[in-house]
Amino acid sequence: MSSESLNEKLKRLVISGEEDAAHETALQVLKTGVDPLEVIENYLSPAMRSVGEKFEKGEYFLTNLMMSATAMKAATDVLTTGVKKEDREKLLAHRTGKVVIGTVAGDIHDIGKNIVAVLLEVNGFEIYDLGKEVDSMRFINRATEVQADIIAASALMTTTKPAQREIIDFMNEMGSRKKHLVIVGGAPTTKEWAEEIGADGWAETAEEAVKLAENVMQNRR
Ligand code: HCB
Repeated sequence: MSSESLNEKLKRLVISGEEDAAHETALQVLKTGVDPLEVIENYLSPAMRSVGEKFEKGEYFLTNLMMSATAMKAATDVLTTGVKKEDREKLLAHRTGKVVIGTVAGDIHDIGKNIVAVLLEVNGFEIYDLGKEVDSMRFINRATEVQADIIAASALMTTTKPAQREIIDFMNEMGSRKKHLVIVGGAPTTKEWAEEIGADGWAETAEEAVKLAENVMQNRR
């Protein structure tokens, strides 16, 4: 008999890009009562990192990436339903701050951004998710509209990460830089990059993004 756990099976199915099986297995994972966020962060995020490595080594093609991304979405859609049900009351009880989140202009990668959004939400933040390919001005305008505490911008490509700088530059030009904190993340970004562009913080993972958002909110108060 195989000793592969359900979580490991789900990870394998995301890597091999099997959407239907990933959906079914995610439903089974939910039934075991494990923390769905723990599964997303410790099994599914590493699954996508592994997919990226295979692509870089030439073992995977773009079609494989797309299949894995679809399987990842199928699994996270199921798992996040579990999260939302469990934590709805906790959420309403204490709101920690408002976050406008999105992937920057020209960039369609939204898997990591979605994980960050879910984790922030279950930790009490009110989330305004603008999706992907979000123009810099849209981040700022939406943040003004909802009086957001934080703008969280995700960038997955070296060619799109300058848009994170653009958001901050525009805010400086408009004199609104002090109104919202800006945190950045995504695979090609670093702490040094965040400092260089004048962001308020950088996080490597979704869990770190939650800690960062909590810290910057504390310093804001
Ligand atoms: Co895509 N892609 N891709 N891709 N893709 C990358 C990003 C490359 C690095 C692969 C490579 O070449 N080695 C590369 C970018 C190279 C570069 O830097 N210039 C690349 C490319 C080139 C492209 C296309 C241009 C390919 C093409 O069409 N020729 C195209 C993009 C078109 C466009 O955007 N205009 C493309 C398309 C795709 C898909 C559609 C097949 C798919 C995306 C599906 C989707 O997101 N809905 C895809 C994928 C899946 C990847 C890889 C394999 C994985 C990305 C991912 O989901 N990682 C990626 C390879 C890699 O990253 N090594 C590859 C897993 C998540 C969980 O990690 O880093 O996104 P994450 O998020 C973390 C973390 O960064 C942090 O928390 C998250 C959770 O822990 N975080 C934040 C993220 N945002 C934050 C914000 C904050 O404020 C704080 C923390």
